[in-house]
Amino acid sequence: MTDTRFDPSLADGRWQLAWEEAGTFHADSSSAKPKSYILEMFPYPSGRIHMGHVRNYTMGDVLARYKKMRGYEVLHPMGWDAFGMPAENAAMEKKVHPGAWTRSNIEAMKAQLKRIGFALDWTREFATCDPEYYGHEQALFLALYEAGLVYRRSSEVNWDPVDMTVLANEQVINGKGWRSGAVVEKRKLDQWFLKITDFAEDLLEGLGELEDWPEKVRLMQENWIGKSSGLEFSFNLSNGEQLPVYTTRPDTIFGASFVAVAADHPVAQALGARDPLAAKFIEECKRGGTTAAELETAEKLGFRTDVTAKHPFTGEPMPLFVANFVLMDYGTGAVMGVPGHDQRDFEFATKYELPIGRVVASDLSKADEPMAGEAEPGDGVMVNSDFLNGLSVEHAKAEVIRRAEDGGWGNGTTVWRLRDWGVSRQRYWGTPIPFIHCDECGVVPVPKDQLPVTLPEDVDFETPGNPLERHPTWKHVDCPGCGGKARRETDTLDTFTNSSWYFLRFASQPDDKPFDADEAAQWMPVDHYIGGIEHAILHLLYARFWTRALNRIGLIDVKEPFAALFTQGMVTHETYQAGDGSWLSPDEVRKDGDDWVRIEDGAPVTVGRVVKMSKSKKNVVDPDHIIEKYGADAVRWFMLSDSPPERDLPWSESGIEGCWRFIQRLWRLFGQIDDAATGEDKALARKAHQAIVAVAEDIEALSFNKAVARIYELTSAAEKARPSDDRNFAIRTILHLISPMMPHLAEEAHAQLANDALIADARWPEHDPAMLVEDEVTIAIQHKGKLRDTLTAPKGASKEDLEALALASENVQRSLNGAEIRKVIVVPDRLVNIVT
Ligand code: ANZ
Ligand code: ZN
Repeated sequence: MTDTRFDPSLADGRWQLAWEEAGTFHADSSSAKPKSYILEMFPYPSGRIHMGHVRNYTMGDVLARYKKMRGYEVLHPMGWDAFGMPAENAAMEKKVHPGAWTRSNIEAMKAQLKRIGFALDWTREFATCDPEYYGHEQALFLALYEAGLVYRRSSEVNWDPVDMTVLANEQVINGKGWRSGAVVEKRKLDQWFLKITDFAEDLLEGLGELEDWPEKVRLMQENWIGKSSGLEFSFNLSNGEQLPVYTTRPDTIFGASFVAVAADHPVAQALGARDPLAAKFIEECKRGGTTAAELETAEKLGFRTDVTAKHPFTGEPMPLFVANFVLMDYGTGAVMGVPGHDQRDFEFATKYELPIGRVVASDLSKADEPMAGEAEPGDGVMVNSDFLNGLSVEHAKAEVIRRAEDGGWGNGTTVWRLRDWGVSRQRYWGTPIPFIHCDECGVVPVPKDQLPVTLPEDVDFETPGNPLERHPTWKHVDCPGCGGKARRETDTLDTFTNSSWYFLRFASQPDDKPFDADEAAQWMPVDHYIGGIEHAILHLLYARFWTRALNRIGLIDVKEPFAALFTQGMVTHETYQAGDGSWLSPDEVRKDGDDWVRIEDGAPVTVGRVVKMSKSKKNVVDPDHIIEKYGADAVRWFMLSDSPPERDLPWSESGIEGCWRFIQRLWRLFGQIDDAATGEDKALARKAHQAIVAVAEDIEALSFNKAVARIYELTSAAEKARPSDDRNFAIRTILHLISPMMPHLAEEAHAQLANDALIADARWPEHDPAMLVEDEVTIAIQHKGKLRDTLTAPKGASKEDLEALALASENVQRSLNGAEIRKVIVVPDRLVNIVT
């Protein structure tokens, strides 16, 4: 090789084009090879690729290229999760059509991804805003409807009065809209729901088999599904009514000192109708937060009614409250309050001066021990509880349930936290829900041959609210049933539905249906799914649910979409702030001695914490600039180095420069292959064989940083070695081992070594098992209990040989200093101990 420097500005584009022209990364569904489906969570086309994307896709890319080298038919696709609010916000702010905005973002980001050289099958690319894609989604939605998994009901929603839209619970932050900041109201609306609760048990059980998922993600899903068992029973109220409550702690029933209902419970509503004070309290509750987490932390407030509830065992009357911490849509929307053993009840009882009694203690003698200023939710034995006294919590639960069931006033039940999934969104930029409302026929599905129901192009975003609702003509259609005048559904689907089945469409994309069952089944499940922990709950749960639902209606033969899941850490960077507190970007500042200053005017800069790169803190580094300066491979290598992939990766300029220098070192090394060289270098050859195995193991375990470290090590050894056959082998090995990580450098060097074929098509090097075993060992030599020397000897050398070698050592002779040797103890392969 003649060039002394590797020049990515030439090489990167050359090889990207070569791969594209050769169709190197096309996945062939009819291949006889074993399959490997590698998928990174597809991006939202926000406008530009950020370092988080680069890290995510580089990991998947290394895996994909590696699997190809191991003889797999690899499916590694890319597309765009293209519906959602930001496009509509852009439309409002910049007066561009959401579609145009999205398309141009996709184009820009695709060009960026191509510059990084990802091994993607671009022939399968799609955006969820393509009418073909969302048309197929509409067909699937109708199929789920036919199977009884879609229904419509009126339900209370979080209403953002400024954005004029329904918000998901997660979009309500401290009772305010996440985007608008407006105080969120509660409203009743007719909404579309997917029956995810039908699958609650199965979704929970399935988690047990997902061994290659992070434990914490499985736990988060388990908590979200939230299976609990307890007792549902009814209180007799003083007004003659019955009030069912749900408790997970029936054992504590003798500690109950009040009963409470949710503000929107029918009992509360009835009270509100006749008592203005109650009505006022109910109104106030509506303004509070709605999430369980918010209710947990908010001040517990209640309204004492004049009704009492009769204790089922003691017959004592207990006051009935309307309380803000009771949720209407969990259990029965009513609770028995046990202040001694439930923290919410404790706070409530303290505020309203209700009795706080102990019914669980560490042992029977502690029955009268006072409470220590907070509830004691833990385990123990029952006290102050009549016939339960002395029983364990567990036995007491069973006993109370038994008595309730015998007495006919209650039943042991299982309750789930998981709710059906409300998918209606009052937005334009989403999949239109394919239904028609007719005054005569009711809600009528759009006939399949009329799909896709496409979005109208001519919409205005001048006024807030749903543009589909306001559109002059779009919603007016004839009823497919009676032919009379009817209205289209103007709600669109939650964008989480778009990402709930996209992996099936990547696997198979016929024109006439969402996917072909057999072809999709060939690729599914996804073997490695890689993405951010922020999707640990909703996206993954919804995708698991859709796959199960499609499985139930016979469209796909798998139930679990993602066999293995990996959640990568973030890319982080220091933050910088000017004197006025405004954020500065890394290229607006420089180091000046020990201090940091603003480049523009030399003003002092405060360096802040190292946090996730984000636009809001301006601590971002644009991948494009870095690629322009150092090429794609340096960025890819940096993304894999230093930090374990599940941890955060602090971006550093010196780090990327180190990568750049390493690339040049490798380039020089590749140029030193000398086929005229002869001779052996056993130790180096052994290192190379070991690296072939170790790097493979590291990549399969996604321990990329370890693979990188091994490659550094082997490179240093090869650099130091003298020319030999074995050295050539070691260098060629390095070339192959780095090729999934630094594919442009690898192709360039491979070509310069007079290879016509692409290294992307090459096989992973073979290792020689015999070469993995160390055949030399280090022997310690001791005299007078101290280490005097070490020596290298062939493995399994005889005792006599080792003794002779030890005595030949100069250091040992000096230590012996002529003393008479009384005994020599030899531990083969380890130690020689000389006793004088
Ligand atoms: C009495 C009791 C005593 C309770 C005790 C707990 C501890 P998890 O475990 O999260 O499922 N609860 C029931 N329905 C509720 C609702 N709609 N809104 C708010 N809280 C509700 O929670 C179940 C427990 O939460 C139930 O058990 C009930 O309080 C309360 F030492 O009943 B418990
Ligand atoms: Zn009709």
